[in-house]
Amino acid sequence: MEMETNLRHALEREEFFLEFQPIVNARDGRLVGAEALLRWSDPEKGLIMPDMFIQVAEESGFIVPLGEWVLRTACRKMKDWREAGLPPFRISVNVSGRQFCQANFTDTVCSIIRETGMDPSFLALEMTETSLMVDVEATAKALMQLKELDISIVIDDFGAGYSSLGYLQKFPIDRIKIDRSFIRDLSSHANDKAIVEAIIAMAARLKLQVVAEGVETSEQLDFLKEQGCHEIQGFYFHRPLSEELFKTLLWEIK
Ligand code: G
Ligand code: G
Ligand code: MN
Ligand code: NA
Repeated sequence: MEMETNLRHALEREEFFLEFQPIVNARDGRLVGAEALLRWSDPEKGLIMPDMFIQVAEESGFIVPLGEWVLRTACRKMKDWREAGLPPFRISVNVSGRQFCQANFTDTVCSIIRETGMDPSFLALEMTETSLMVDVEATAKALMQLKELDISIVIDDFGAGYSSLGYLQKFPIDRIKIDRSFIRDLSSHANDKAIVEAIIAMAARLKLQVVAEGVETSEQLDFLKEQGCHEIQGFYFHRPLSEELFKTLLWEIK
């Protein structure tokens, strides 16, 4: 309860901000996208990472206005960067289950797009398998509406949930992001290699794009490239960057 009050005040006092972690093409390392990651700068406690507050925000429902803030902020920045003449790329925003389950979620997305004037074809929404499986019919309908707006859909933490694979056919999904836990031990665990290989092969058959997250070494990168993984997100290329550093990077690649 106290935490919830703190979060509410933090939003009012504008203590939240976004970092941006580049996502690159696996073959040539060129930037193709970025994931917006939420941070909280508390005047007393300093920087607080999302692992410390996202779950509380989910449980209390505060994730709904907070997630809306993230989406609006990311869309606004994207619009500004495009207007400043920076090169186009895909901006990924995390959507929590609680947020996605709101009956008016797609309306909210729609009005944020309209309000910010951002080109929705540059927007990707990242959701977990679990949040898509809560109400399969409602999910199918909502994803269709998002697709009609030209927004792309990414399955985050792919492989870490327990859901069936059937939904990959049923829902209009563009991309899956292989969970970091499979990438971490690629070189030491033969099983993880087999799993990653199988995920990439399956994605190819289903014509889905694949992003690997948590890539930290050239060995991991080489294996993923060999298997035909399309995109890479990880410290090997870039850490999450402040807006300033991210913009500097964008100007450099322009
Ligand atoms: O770097 P990182 O510590 O940012 O993120 C930790 C976790 O917090 C990840 O699982 C990530 O998906 C989640 N996260 C980061 N930003 C957001 C956000 O804006 N909304 C939601 N729902 N989760 C986020
Ligand atoms: O939304 P998601 O759960 O995918 O959140 C992305 C998280 O992954 C963020 O916390 C981000 O900081 C983290 N991350 C991204 N790349 C790497 C990496 O190479 N190594 C590690 N340890 N974490 C990473
Ligand atoms: Mn994510
Ligand atoms: Na993830």
